[in-house]
Amino acid sequence: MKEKVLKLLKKHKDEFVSGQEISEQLEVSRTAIWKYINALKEEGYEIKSVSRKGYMLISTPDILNYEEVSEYLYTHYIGKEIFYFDSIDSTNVKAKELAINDGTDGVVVIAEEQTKGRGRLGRSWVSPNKKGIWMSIILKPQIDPQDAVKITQVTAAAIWKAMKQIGVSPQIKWPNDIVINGKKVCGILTEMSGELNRLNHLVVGIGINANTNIGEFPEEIRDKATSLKVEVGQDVDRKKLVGLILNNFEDLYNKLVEDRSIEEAIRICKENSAILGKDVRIIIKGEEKEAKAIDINAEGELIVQDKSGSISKIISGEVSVRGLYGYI
Ligand code: BT5
Repeated sequence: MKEKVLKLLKKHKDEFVSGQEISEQLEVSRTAIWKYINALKEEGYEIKSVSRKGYMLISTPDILNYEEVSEYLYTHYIGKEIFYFDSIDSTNVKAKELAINDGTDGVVVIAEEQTKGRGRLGRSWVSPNKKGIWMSIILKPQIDPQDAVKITQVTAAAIWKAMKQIGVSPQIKWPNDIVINGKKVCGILTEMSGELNRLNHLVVGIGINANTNIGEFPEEIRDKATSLKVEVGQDVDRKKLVGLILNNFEDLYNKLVEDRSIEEAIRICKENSAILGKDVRIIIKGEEKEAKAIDINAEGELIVQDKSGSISKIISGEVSVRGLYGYI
């Protein structure tokens, strides 16, 4: 009911809605409305109440629950249900739990803060309260398990498009990073549950440093991490960005599951690659080799050429790519 009160106030933004009208439309008592209004105020909604005029919504808080994000959502199923947490260990862990139970295709988990945010290969992900976007999407596509890695490229392309739409021009660092001016602004963690030839579900975790100040990054990542705020010089609208990412994601993901095509996603990843044409270090299970990154093929694999001229394919997964002298 509280959500319905909020919806009504939002519909009449910048004007008063009388208690009488709310009470008639939603069939609740005036006392109940007053309670819902107070609960909303506690969540950070600024609501003006004037006797005989009613209530007016002045401003909404910077939170990423369904009520706030849905204003920007044009999807059919991605993000139509959002599990929202103030604080959680990891949205990927929660999403995997939900996926095993009844979490359906497109359910999204978002938290304002992660206390044990996860990167790949057991690494950790710094996720301070309300500074970024920490979210995971549950997917149950009818695709082969070996195609699951393509989802990371689809996600990277969707994030790239969303960032462009808010006026930022990032680069994609295969396989799972988005960078700006050579520093990491976003990481993607795709986790799969399945057997050899059957995929049960996928969880795509997205971590974006939105409004983090440089000083808020721990010392050990300060020289290689950045945020959208640092790059554009002002706070970015997290709600809008979540909406844009999910809209773009659904579009590109549908192309994968319905048409078996990731052509557009790969084109975006190639055209905006941070590493193509560069000499890189490829690190697989502790072993390092130097090569030139020359292409990303239609399967989303990185094609590299070593000094002897021989060409090989690198499959994302347990691989890290670094520049010869630093992060890129
Ligand atoms: C990643 O791993 O880049 C995947 C990050 C995915 C995070 C999201 S947040 C929502 C969802 N829930 C989770 O628990 N995780 C996902 P990887 O390529 O392994 O990079 C990890 C490395 O990036 C760390 O070892 C640090 O060096 C660095 N790092 C950690 N936190 C960072 C941050 N906030 N910004 C930039 N770099 C960071």
